[in-house]
Amino acid sequence: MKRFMILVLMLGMVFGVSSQSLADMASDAQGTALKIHQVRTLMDHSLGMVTEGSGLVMVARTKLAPPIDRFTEEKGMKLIRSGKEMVQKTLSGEEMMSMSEAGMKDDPMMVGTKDLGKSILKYIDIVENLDMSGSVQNRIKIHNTHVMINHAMDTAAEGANLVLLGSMKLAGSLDKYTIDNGRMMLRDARATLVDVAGSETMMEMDKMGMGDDPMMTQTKDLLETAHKIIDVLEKMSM
Ligand SMILES: [Cu+2]
Repeated sequence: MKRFMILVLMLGMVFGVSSQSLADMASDAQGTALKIHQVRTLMDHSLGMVTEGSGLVMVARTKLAPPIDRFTEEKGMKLIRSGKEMVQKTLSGEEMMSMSEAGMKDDPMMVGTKDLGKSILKYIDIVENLDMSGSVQNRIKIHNTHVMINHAMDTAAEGANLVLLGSMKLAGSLDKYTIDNGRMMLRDARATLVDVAGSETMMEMDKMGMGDDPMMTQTKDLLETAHKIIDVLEKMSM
């Protein structure tokens, strides 16, 4: 960004562009960066809405507290749907379109943001359509792995947002601290997924012949999609 500003200033001196238009050019570049940051923040937030909603739906569907289960499930489904709407709105909304039209289609941040949106939509599709036909006991076991996968997604989204915040260079020595902590959270999210996949519970369920159970297949899909989300978030947080 600094180099860009210097270039703009030099061009201004060479071609005698007025100071007003220089300010406009600089604020345009900054404005675009901020716009992408906001799109990314909304996407990370939508992921959080979905994990929160999915947690509620899973708890409700164990049907252990009927009076509150219906209300809990409705709340959960509403959150998942709102999260999905938010991703769709930000991904294909006016702001992303105008940046694409302004020639930013191949900008790494734009490409990454689109990839992120696609992976989050896949994640939502899986949690929205989880098969709940198995025995309650088995479902609860698998739900426990989902809770940890959702937790990894929350950690990753929070970490990515910290990196975004720190990279805006608004708080001096706190910037590096913020970015480092964000990257640490992304690594922690990855480690959680690896632990879940290699856990005894997953192995045990495979041994019990649950490997072909639709819910297990969906769980493996969910793990793979969660890895993809962290891949994209890490790539954009370097
Ligand atoms: Cu679950």
